[in-house]
Amino acid sequence: MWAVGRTHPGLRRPSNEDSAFVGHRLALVADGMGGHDFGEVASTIATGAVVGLDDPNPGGEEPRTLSAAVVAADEQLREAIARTPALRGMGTTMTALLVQDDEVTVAHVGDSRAYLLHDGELSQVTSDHTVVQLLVDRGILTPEQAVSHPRGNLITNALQGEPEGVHVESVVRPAHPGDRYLLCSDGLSDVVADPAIREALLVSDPDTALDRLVALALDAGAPDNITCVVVDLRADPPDPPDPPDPAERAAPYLLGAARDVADDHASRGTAV
Ligand SMILES: [Mn+2]
Repeated sequence: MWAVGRTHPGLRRPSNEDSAFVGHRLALVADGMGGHDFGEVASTIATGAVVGLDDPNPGGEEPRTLSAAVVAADEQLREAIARTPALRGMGTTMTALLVQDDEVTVAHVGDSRAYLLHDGELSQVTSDHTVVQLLVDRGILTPEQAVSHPRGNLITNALQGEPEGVHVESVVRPAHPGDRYLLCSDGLSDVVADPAIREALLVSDPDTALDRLVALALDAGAPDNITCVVVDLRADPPDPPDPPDPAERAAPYLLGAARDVADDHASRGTAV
């Protein structure tokens, strides 16, 4: 896979609580919440708990599956809250993609989304863990009503270190060379409709696609932090570019809150 990511604070939020990671075989987006700076803490801890999976031969006690790694992220939040009770109430979404052998696994908690562009057609891989999606699933709201629903952002499932644990939803798909995945926080998907997302993703250069996606969200007012990761499944990816600066060399593949950088960009990849 070949992954590029970008995060932008948007136009109305004082800080960027989103985190992201792009690796050799793992990519993820995490949208932190909780007020003060706690959302940044939550998305950073959760991202750190999962990134070890980018190593195909992790040592010791590292989780071996994506859903186990996401559960481990929730446990790390629980431990952080036990150490520092003031952090209670912090939480984060997590939408993570792992390419392993001939399969793509997408695991998610919350309302950060994964989309798939396959043969020019866009489909949503994840189902939002939100009150509004629940009402759509039960036939109480139509998808059209859901788009403009005032409580659209209320999520029903997040990594929050709660005693009862977390429900991780996973999807496994065949890894087709040529497929393109988009992982994004709701700062994109709340304000940019699927046809516009599809059009941006049809541009073959992934960096240009990211530019267009972020520009669409900014044009729509960007009320929230915007994070997008484009993952291309390529049999033969190009060489990764040199990291642009020493700071990026030190922590090259984390973005956003996980790196304490508000407006950020990184890329990495290997052949599938
Ligand atoms: Mn958000």
